[in-house]
Amino acid sequence: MNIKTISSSPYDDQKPGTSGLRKKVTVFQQPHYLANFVQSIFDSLDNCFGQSLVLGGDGRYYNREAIQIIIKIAAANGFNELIIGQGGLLSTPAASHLIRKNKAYGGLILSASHNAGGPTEDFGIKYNISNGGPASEKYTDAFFKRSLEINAYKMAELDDIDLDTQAEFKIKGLKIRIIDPVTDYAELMATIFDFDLLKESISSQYISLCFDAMHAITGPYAKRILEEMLGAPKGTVINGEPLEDFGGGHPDPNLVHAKELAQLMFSDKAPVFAAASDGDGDRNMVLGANIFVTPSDSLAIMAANAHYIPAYSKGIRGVARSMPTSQAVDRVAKAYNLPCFETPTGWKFFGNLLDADKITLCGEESFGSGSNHVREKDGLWAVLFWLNLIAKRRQSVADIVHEHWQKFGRDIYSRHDYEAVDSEIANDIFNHLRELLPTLTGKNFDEYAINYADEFCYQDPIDNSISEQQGIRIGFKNGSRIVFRLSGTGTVGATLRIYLEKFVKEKTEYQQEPQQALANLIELAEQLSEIKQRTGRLEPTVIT
Ligand code: G16
Repeated sequence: MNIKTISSSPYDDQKPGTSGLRKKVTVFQQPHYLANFVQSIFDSLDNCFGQSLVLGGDGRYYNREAIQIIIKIAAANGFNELIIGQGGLLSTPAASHLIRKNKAYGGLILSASHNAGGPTEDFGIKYNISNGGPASEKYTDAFFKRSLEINAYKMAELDDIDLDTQAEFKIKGLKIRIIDPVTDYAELMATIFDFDLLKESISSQYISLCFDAMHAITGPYAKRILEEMLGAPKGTVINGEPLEDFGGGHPDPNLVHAKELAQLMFSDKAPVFAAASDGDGDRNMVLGANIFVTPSDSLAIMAANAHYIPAYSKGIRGVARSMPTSQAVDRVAKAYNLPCFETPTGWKFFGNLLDADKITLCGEESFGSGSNHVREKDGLWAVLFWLNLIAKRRQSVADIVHEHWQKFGRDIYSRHDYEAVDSEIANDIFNHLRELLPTLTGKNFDEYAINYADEFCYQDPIDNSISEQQGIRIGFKNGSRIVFRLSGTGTVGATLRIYLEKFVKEKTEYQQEPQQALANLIELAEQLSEIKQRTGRLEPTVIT
């Protein structure tokens, strides 16, 4: 195989964020930009020679071009097997599963997740290690460091590969497998859930459902599993065809971006269950007739009900949530005497806990939940979990949620995002909050007495690595919290997130509308951060 060494100069902006490197497509299209980053990854890994690599993405604009470039760089760097999803498609959880199943060295996943796609929108790339999970900060720091000094990359002189036909072939010693992206993942799901019960519940019409794939990657996965394997009627999966620009939409499964689905679920035509997933298939939003289940509640309910699911029927080892995720799951863990871990935002922080068998379930407020079956969050897994639960408990989503609140109390929750804020202003807000922290503990604001105020720092209990500055926490004596954090996934300016959580125990308080129930906390958060004066914004960009 002929290998060219191509000279390039480093870019200074290739620091991976919460989940890989995410930038505008036009940034990735700059000369050598993608190639530099991929070579920086390979240079930072121990030894790629003779290894196998999984490769695929969510099908967004630039996916195909990027895959052809990566194939040539991977071949030149000595990989001897590439496992690629047909059409260049792989959902993030399916890629994680393929890495594990094939004992691959790692994988490159091309996605900017829930960010919009298209020629002027976002693209992204991340490296997953051999456990199937996102590379930890130890690796991502090394990738960045290498990217700052790189001056050349290697490329094999190969023709473009036909990505659209399933095949297995060799080019000068390099084995390439173009595989069906869905089959292995669907088989895995059938080992976790009670597919017979689900088939029966759907065919008897006990469960009716609607799944919104938002013109992103889960379309083919949901059609195969929900419609073909479980027998849901054709048309159950809406917006099921993956498109390079997601049909002009924002593939972010929340009440704002999956509006059509939300409207259906709060109408008299609502099916028993509905869900949506994001660009790369790792997020989920769960709805029942007239009810939206917050991701934090969903995690807590899963933890409390795991024994209903075949794969977890013997019990779970423990649970984990990202720091800004509500404390609902902590209450379940306490009641059931389960270990419970609080990690920084980013799925990569769950990997060590899962590998060490300290936890079985984990999740985040950002519409993500998952288990030890892969090392990524998994949208369709969450959907199947809920369907299995409804089928087993023979109760509606609303009844399941309300019973949960009665038993454990409710953490009323909301997130306010201020997007595309000038980075300097955002940093000033955080510096201001940092200065305030030592003065806050013991202060009272009406019913809110501050119990602690700190900046979250995480020490990984397995490898003892330390991650600092992971968000500002203000905890109140009544169990409520305000958290401030800067997003690590945005591509324009800074996105400032305010997470608000109020714990209520009385049945009369459960049904409150979140923005009303949280009004005093919202005001306090705005007062402490001075966000409105400093940004000139009158309100958040998105409230979820
Ligand atoms: C990624 C990470 C998640 C994180 C989310 C939001 O999700 O995998 O762990 O919670 O981003 O991060 P941030 O608040 O920093 O924007 P995804 O679905 O975008 O890959």
